[in-house]
Amino acid sequence: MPFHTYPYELPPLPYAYDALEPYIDAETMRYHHDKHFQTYIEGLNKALAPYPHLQKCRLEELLSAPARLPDPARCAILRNGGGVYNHSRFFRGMAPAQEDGHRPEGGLAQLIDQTFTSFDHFKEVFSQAALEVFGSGWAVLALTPRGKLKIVQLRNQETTLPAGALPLLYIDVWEHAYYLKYKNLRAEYVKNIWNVLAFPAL
Ligand code: MN3
Repeated sequence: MPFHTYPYELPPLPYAYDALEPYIDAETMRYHHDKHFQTYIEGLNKALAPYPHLQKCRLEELLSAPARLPDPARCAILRNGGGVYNHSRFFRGMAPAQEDGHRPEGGLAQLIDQTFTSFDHFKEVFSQAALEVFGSGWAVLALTPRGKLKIVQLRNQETTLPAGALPLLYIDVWEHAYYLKYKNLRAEYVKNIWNVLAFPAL
C-alpha cells in the first residue's frame, strides 16, 4: 500500500465522500481525509527527510519501537506517523450504512461474544470508552499479542503498536472527526458512527 513506506502518499478514500451520509457528512469527510490526514502525511515525510535509514523502514517498525528513533525527530515521527497509521485504518474501517448496521463475522464475532458476552454489550463498552476519552484521541478495539481482544483509549496520535497489539476497529474522537455536524455532541456522533463502522475479518 502506498502509505506504508517513504515518501508517504495520501491513500484515496475507499468510498465516495458522501457515502457515509447522513451519519458522517461529506464536508466532514473532505476536511478529515483531504486536510487533516494529508497534514499528517506531509508532517511524517518532513520528519523523515533527514534520515535515509528510517525512510527504508515500514511505518509499523518506526512506531513499534519509539526508543530507537533519533531524539530530535522522535516526537514528530510518533505524532505524524501515528496520525498516518491511525487514520489509514480508521477510514478503511468504515463503509456505507446497511440496514441493521454492520456486524462482525466468523472468528471476530466469536471472540467478541466470548470477551464481552454479546455484540450489544461490546457496543456499549466500546461507546463508553469513546465518550470517556478526555480531549483528543481514539477508542480502539485491539488484538493483543496473546490473541485477546482489548478496548484501548489512545491520546492524541498514540498507537497500539508499542504494546504489540493489532488495531481492529477505531472511533476517532478528535473534534475534527465530528464537530462540523455534531458540534459538542460527541455522544450523538458515537451513537451514529455504529451505522458505518465495518468490521475486519479475523
Ligand atoms: Mn482524525
